[in-house]
Amino acid sequence: MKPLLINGEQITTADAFENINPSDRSDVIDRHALAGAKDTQHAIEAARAAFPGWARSGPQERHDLLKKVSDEIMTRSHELGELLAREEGKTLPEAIGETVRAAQIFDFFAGEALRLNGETLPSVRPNIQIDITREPVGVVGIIAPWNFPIAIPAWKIAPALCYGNTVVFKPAELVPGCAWALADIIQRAGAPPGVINLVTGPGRVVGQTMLDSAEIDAISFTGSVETGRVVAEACVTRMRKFQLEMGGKNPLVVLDDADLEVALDCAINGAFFSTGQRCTASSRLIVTQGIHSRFVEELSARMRALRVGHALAKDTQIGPVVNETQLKQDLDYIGIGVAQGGNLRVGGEVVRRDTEGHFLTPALITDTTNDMRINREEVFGPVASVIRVKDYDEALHVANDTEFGLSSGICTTSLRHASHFKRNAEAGMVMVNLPTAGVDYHVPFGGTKGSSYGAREQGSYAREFFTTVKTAYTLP
Ligand code: TXE
Repeated sequence: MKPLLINGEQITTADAFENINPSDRSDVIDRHALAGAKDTQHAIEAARAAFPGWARSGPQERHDLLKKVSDEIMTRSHELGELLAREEGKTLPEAIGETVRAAQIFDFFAGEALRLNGETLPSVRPNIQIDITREPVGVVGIIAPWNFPIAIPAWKIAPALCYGNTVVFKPAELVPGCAWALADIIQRAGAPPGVINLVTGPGRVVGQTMLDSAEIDAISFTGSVETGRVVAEACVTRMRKFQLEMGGKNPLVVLDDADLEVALDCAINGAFFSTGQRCTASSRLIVTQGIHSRFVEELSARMRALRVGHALAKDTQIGPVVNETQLKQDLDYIGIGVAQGGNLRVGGEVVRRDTEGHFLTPALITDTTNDMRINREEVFGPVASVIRVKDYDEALHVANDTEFGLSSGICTTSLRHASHFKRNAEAGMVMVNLPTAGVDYHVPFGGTKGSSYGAREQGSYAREFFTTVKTAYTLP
């Protein structure tokens, strides 16, 4: 059994849960300790006790820890990538890429630890000096989803530690393997006991205990809108800092003047890679009438050629859906799309392979309108719909007509339309001739409207969430 990690100690529990491979349900990857409320309390107390010491640690110590973590993840990227592909189901190249990304994130924040700075200003009153400094927030609770098992924990934990906070990390139940590996690496890299604590277990027990605790100073959450709301309410009640990254219903606009090859690449990558299980996935393809039939025809042909299969198989391009519940959700939404008047043009079939996994062929639903549920609610699977529009103005209007605002894309060769779209797309991230998914790690990540709440994640913008500003006045 893989244990919990609390106060630098590995702790086993009476109960355990299994980590099952979605490409092959007979493959039990490992068993993991199942934490209860008491274990979670214990982890929170450990993080609280470790906080004063870590808050006083210097830039060199923090840099060295984060750099060492980065180095080990990078050295083990193939092994960890394989574990990630086995437990989450993205293809091996995607999984290795995500692991390398996690290493790069720790490396970035190792550098940031050496760049901590403040400001000194003269006062408006005579002889007084003002210092503006940033202090750690305290004990940070990190609640992570299953779709990026190592990159999302990395982009929350690395800045938390960089800025002097201690961490209670609760990964999603479906991906405890990478979570354990990451916590273990951070511990062995020399984190003092209690600086990083891992508690594996159900959201409604472990997560809820974290939300209910007065000893956690901030919560960083990525997951569903529904759970995000629970997190927000609990945090507001306690006047505690929080940030939420939630769903998307990301549009990819394809204009008549688009380079068709570029548009097809963007659609295939954005909608279906990582089995469409990305908050930045392009789930609404908004296509102007002059290019619509060519685009749909060629996209359908490319989709039929995509190889769906075991995440570790060499020729697989699309891995399995993460579990049975998610598969049911995908199929339900395809059914809803058709029932409301959409045309299932290609895919959407559960297929059998040599192993028993949750394999679904990428689905394209055409002839949809933006008011249909398939275009309003996040599916979170390899399912995209096409909305035909008259021109750019209608495309922009439809793109913005959503409760979400994470990533918004356009394929066009017109500088005028590209520039207008960048200014007017209601989203935290805008992509021109690029897939809506796939971002850099040194720049801010996050959305507007119902997609995100609170300070941005990633890059140097992460310090807004993981630090508190202090203004000190001195009369020497
Ligand atoms: O999410 P949850 P799930 C969406 C996507 C998917 C659906 C369900 O549509 O189909 O959410 O996925 C923890 N207090 N996204 O069930 O429940 C939970 O244990 C505290 C989109 O995985 O939101 C996990 O660690 N924590 C999204 C984390 O919250 C609680 C990515 C997220 O789980 C809790 C993931 C509680 N009461 C899912 N209940 C994206 N767009 O990136 C659960 N948790």
